[in-house]
Amino acid sequence: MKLLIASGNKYKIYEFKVLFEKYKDIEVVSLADLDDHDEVEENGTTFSENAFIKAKYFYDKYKIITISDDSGICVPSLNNEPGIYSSRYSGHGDEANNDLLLKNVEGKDRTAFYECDICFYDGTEPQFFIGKCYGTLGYERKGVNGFGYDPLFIYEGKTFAEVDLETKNKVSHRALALKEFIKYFENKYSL
Ligand code: ITT
Repeated sequence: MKLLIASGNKYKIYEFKVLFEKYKDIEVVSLADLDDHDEVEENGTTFSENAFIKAKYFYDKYKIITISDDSGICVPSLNNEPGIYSSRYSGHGDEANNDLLLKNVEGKDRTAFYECDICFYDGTEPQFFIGKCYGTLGYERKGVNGFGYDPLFIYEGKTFAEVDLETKNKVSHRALALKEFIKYFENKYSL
């Protein structure tokens, strides 16, 4: 069975592929494998809406059953910003996004959570799986692993950029959403 990961983010793709490794009967292909660089306009107002927009676009294009991921970091003291705008927060990439978040959270409560909404779409009713991971924002970047806001996001005393992927994949928003998806998927296809 073939499953398309409708993401162009190489870190997400890698995190997903590692989590799928144990399913030998599932051939996981990503947009990178297909050399597809289409930019899909994410004009939804929630993570789930944006996840569906991406999943539907690529399912319609390839007719391969698809999962997509829309995710981001939310800071309750900033009205849950950057939220769905996480990747576009500063307009200048990860480094500038982290700088802007550090500046905006100054003097405010530093509780934060990552959210990942996975959409599974096979041309019928879309299915959604949501994972959240709670932590706090540090005062400076720490660590070199991961991507995005990982150098700032502290979970149990360390940032996600300070721990290895195996550790992140045990507790992350993406791992939690994927766990729910796998339960559904195994049941649907009697795996
Ligand atoms: P695709 O839409 O192609 O999947 P993208 O990077 O544009 O890739 P999103 O629109 O879902 O993905 O934006 C996700 C952003 O949220 C990402 O660029 C990071 O800034 C942040 N983010 C999400 N998950 C993260 C994680 O596990 N670690 C660090 N930052 C994360």
